[in-house]
Amino acid sequence: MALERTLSIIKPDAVAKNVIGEIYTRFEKAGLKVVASKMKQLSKQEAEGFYAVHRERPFFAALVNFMISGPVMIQALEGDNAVTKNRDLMGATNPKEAAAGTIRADFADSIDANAVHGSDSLENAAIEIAYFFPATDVYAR
Ligand code: RTP
Ligand code: MG
Repeated sequence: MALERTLSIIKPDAVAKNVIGEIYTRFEKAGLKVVASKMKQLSKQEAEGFYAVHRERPFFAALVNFMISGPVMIQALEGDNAVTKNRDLMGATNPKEAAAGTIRADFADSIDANAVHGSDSLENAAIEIAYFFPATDVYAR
């Protein structure tokens, strides 16, 4: 088992639904520790920079507009195989295809309003954590 960190974002739809605590409970029950956390209203520039890899995709403008539609809850999670574990907890990008019991199956409404973001690789996790948190704001536990 490899101790890893990953970046998670509870998206505006799930913040609006008041399920931050329910989602944190899933992380904790799966053995993922919150090692950094903040609520933030992203600017258009911050959201575009975060999702820059999707810049050329047809859904980019909709994705950015959705991500700035309300505050998000951003956290770094630490645990064994944290990147894959978090992706497993999240479920498929499209909630219609997400396995029963996953965060997206239970809380997401559509492929746009899909409740959570999670880093898709260890390399991207390090980049994404550094995008939102200075190293001094991430707490080893
Ligand atoms: P995320 O980055 O948010 O964790 O989601 P993901 O890895 O499961 O999906 P990704 O391919 O990275 O896409 C980022 C977000 O863009 C929206 N999307 N829309 N309309 C579409 O075909 C489409 N494809 C992706 C989703 O909201 C997805 O979470
Ligand atoms: Mg992604």
